[in-house]
Parts: sequence; C-alpha cells; structure tokens
Amino acid sequence: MRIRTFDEYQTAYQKSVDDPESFWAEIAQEFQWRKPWTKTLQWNFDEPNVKWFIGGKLNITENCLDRHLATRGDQPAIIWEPNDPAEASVTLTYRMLHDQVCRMANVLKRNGVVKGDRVCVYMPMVPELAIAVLACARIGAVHSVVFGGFSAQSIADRINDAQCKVVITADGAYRGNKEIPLKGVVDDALIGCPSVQKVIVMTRTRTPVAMLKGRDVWMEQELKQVTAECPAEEMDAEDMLFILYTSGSTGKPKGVVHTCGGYMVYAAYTFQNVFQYETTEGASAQVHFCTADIGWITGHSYIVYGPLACGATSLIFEGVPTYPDAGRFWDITDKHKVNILYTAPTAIRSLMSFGLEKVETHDLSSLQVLGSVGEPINEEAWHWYDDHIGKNRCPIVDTWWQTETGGILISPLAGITETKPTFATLPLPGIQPILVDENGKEIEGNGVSGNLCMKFPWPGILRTTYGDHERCRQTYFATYPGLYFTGDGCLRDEDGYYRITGRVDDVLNVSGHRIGTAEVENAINMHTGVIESAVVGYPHDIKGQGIYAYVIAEEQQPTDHDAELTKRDILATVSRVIGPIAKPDKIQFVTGLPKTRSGKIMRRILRKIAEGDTSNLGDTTTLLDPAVVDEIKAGAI
Ligand code: 6R9
Repeated sequence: MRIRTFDEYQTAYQKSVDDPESFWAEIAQEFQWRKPWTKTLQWNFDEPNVKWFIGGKLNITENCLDRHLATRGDQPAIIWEPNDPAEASVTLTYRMLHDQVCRMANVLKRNGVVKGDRVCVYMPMVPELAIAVLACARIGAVHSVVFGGFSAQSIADRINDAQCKVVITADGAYRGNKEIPLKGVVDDALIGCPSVQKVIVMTRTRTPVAMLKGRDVWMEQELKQVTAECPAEEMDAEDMLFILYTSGSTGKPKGVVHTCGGYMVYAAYTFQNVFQYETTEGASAQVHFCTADIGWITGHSYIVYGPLACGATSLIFEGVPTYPDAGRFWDITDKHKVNILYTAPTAIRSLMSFGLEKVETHDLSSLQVLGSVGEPINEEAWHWYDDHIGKNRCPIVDTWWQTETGGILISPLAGITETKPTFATLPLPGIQPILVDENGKEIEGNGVSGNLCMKFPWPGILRTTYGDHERCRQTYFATYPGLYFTGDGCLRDEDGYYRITGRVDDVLNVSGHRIGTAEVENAINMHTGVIESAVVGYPHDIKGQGIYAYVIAEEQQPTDHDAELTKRDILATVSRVIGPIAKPDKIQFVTGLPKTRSGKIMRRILRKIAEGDTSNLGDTTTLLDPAVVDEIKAGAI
C-alpha cells in the first residue's frame, strides 16, 4: 500500500483508474477482516448508492488496536499534551489504549448501548475522547462527535437528528485560559432531547455539575464496575461507523455518514502515503501531531482512525496554539520530538503575526513533514511555514479534502510529489477529479478553472446524510448529474496541478471551520428586533474569511450607543444559537437589502461591498430597489 517514488505514484494512479476494483481490493487485503468481501464495489451516482467491500466483515478497532498488540503493544499509540504545560503529559501504549477502549466499551454496554445505537460525544481534547470514539466502534454503536465549541442548541439539533441514546461528556474543558462548562451546556441541550437516556460524565475541570439521578453517571465510577474484556462486534463493511455534522449552503447542518470498511481503508491509505509515515516499530516510531480537534473530520481521520490503523503514534493536544504563549506548538514539537506536524493555515497565519522569537527559541529539528488543511493556504503563509518551521528541509503537503470525502483527495505525497506553493498538486490514486462549467460541461486540458467534481467513487466517500438520503442526492449529486460535486472552485495549471480557490456556494470557511451563511442568518434573525439579515464572507488576514452581516433592525434610527449595544446582543444570540465560532466579525445596519424582483438577495453585490471593492458592482438594474446599494456602500465598515 505504500508508495515510495513518483514513478510508483504514477503506476498506482494509472492502475487505480484502469482497474479501481482490484486496486482497492489489494490495499484492503492488508487489513484484518473477519470475513472477506464478495464484491469490491457497486455504485451509481444517481441515487446515489455506493458500496465498497460488499459482504466483508470486520471491526475497525481490531484493525486499530488488537492487530498491533503482538508487534507494537508497548509502542505509544497516543501521546497527550494537556492545555497547561505544567500538567504532566500522558502516554498510552497500544496495549493500554486497547485495555481502556475495552473498558469504556463495557461502560457503554452497561448503560444500555447496543449495536446501531447513536452516541453523542461532547468532550475536551483528552485521551478519553479518542477512547470514547473507539469504544463506540468496538461495540458497533455509531458516534456523533460534536465539537466542544458548539452551543446547547446545536448539540440538541444534532442529538435529535440522530436520535442519540447516550451522551458522553465531561464536567468542563480547558482551552487556553478559559474553562468551558461542557456538562452545563449538555444539560441545557437535553431539555429538548427525549431520546437521551444516559449521560456519562468524565471529570476534567471538577467544576460543580448537576448530576441527575437515573440519567447521569460518572465515567470514573462506571469504569470501576467493568473488566477489560470486550470482544469486538462483527460489523458489515457498509454498517455505519459514524455521523459527523457539517454545514452546507442551506438549512441546518447535515449528518454526513461514513461506514466501517471503506472509511477505514481510505483513512489509513491516505495517512500512510500522504505523510509517508514510517511504520518502524517500538519507541522510535514517528510522532504525528495533528492539531485539529477530534470534533472535526480532520481529527477523526488523522488523529484517531488513520494513524491508529497504521500503528502510528498520534499526539493529542488539549489546548490552543497561543497558550500560554504563541510558542506552544514549537514547545510541543520540541518536547515530544514531533516528526509530522499537520495544521491549518489560520493557525500558521496567527502564529506568524507573533514574529520569529517564539519559533527560534525551540529545537524543531525533529520535524520531517509539514501538512496544511482546512482552507486554501496563501503564498506568504506557505513560505513562512517552509522557511521558519520546516527550515526548507521538510516537504509541505497541502491536503485538500472534505468531511464528505472521509480522507484526503488531492495532495502531494511528502517528499515524492514536487510541491508548488498554494497548490494541492495532484489527485491521490483512486481519485478522478473533473472540472466543469456552470452547465456541467467538462472543461478539458490544462491552464483552466471550473467547479471541482469527482467522476468515480473512492472507499471514503460519504454514503448518505443521516435520515435524509434525498438531501444527500440533492446536495452532492444533483447539480451535475453523474458527478459528485464538491462545492469548491478549482484551477488546473499548465502542469496539471490543482489549486483549490474556495467555495463557490454559500458556505464560509472561517479559521478552517465550515459555516453556512444561511445558518448564521437564521441565528441573527432569531434576535428580537431583527427583521432580516444577509451574511457573506470577506477576506480576513488571519481567519481566511471573516463573517460580514448586513442587518435590518426594527429600530431604524438608533443612537450610536444603542446600535453598539444591539450589535453585542446579536453576537450573544449567535453564540447561543450556534456557538462562538459563528459570530460575525462585522455587523452593518441597513434599511434594505439588494433583492431581485423575485425576492432573491443578490449576494454578489454584498460580497463585493464587504470586500471593499465597490468600483464595479456589475449590473444592478434588475434590483427591486437599486437605491439600497448606495446606502449600503456608504455605510460599509
Ligand atoms: C478537511 C476539511 C471542507 C472545505 C473544502 C474546501 C476547504 C479544505 C483545503 C481546502 C483549499 C485545502 N479546504 N482543505 N481548501 N485547500 N488544502 O477541512 O473538511 O471542514 O468539511 O471543509 O474546506 O473549501 O470544501 P471540512
């Protein structure tokens, strides 16, 4: 499964196109299956219906844990670095992790969880989060991890959509100098979640929490009641492994569904090859540090499943890049001799702004590979990363992919593919990108740009959106019939290299987090006194994109002081409804929005104004009331 040269890449790529089934079958054979599959692939993108390794039986935790015990039982599987550098870090070997996952799985069973049940996980970035996720997989329960920054309302929506039976959480979380009362947030959420029968609470911050008799149990006490004996449940390759909610251009976030067999094969294959992870055994195993939160797909695939399936050592960091100071990543790199660092452009840009002093005081010589993910990386950040972190000796892999794709689709292979700043470069074996114009017509050749689609399935592609298959079809497979539409715009240069230019739909990418403009608008509109709003993105130096909200308020002539207070209230409302990550950076009060005669908001115009580019707003004659444009221009922030 391991590619070592560019020639091998080209051969593998060609084979994956000529004969995808035998290509993937060969790779899948390297895993541990209880029963082999009878048919490798069955698919159509019309319904859509995609199935890989049909009839195959396995348990992903046997592949991530049990099968490593004989050869690397004493190798660190997880290294945990706490938020506070003064607190001791924790190392869990494969044997210890196996033991703890089995115990936690037994705790779930004790609390009534059976195969197929959905379990919501709302936890800090502690080893117990990875353990909870794997414990679900061990017994065939479906995990739905919700990022610790989401609000009670967002948790409730996700729990209700998936009808979760159990929630796993902690009393609180440390993030930088903040303490977040996770259990309190869960309590608020659960007021409206009748499906939840049990809440398992880990202690982390030991903040006082309400513990409801009959519903809430302490994780530590439960763990005392169980053994470390827990045979893995036999799963079908196409049984659901997890649901992960992500934002789209309309409505509420949708639950992207990944299944056991294909996801495992794809996460592991891409981890191994993109980062060129050396699976030398024992204490000298390479240390992989992915800075994402396990609440996002990057954490699922490249902190938990991909690395563990490959027998790697994965570092979990609880805190933030700037606490206690902006040298924290470099401190961790030095302390744990990190070999692979995988982070987001927004973090790089933020750390750049603190200057080199925090970098140069640390030994970064252990680094061998650098990765980037989540949003387009700008040239300046790419070079800073290359010059000052990698010291021009570490290949940078700019990895493009999505929650829906399960793993990386377009990326260099570290040290193998020649890189080019800001380019995700070439498709991985098995990936067949195609650029299309507005009408779905293929744009052939090089030196072209268009909307990025995929014309053939890979094992990690989403199977459905939970409880609403039609929505999955509509969102990804209906825009261009016969193709999977990514929602991204893309350029293919003269060398056939791909550069992702950003979303072409109404999805924002703020600090690498996906947020739908409609979601933010709905939240703003829930604020009393707001009549209507329109939200667009604008270029932001650190976050990549900032959120710009145009708001029509009932009170049309407020004093500056009142307007300021209302803005703060709107921010508080958005925080409550979605979470702090969705708070607009700028709010402009307007008396009207540019709408077409059919009532559609012309976001193109609002985007231009938000970008500060008002010289050429294009055709505004089709607007219902062209005068509002001048007013908005005049009041732009
Ligand atoms: C993995 C992840 C997906 C969206 C995607 C695209 C953007 C991700 C990128 C990138 C340019 C990269 N994106 N990686 N854009 N270059 N290397 O981030 O998943 O949260 O679902 O976001 O992020 O716009 O469509 P997700």
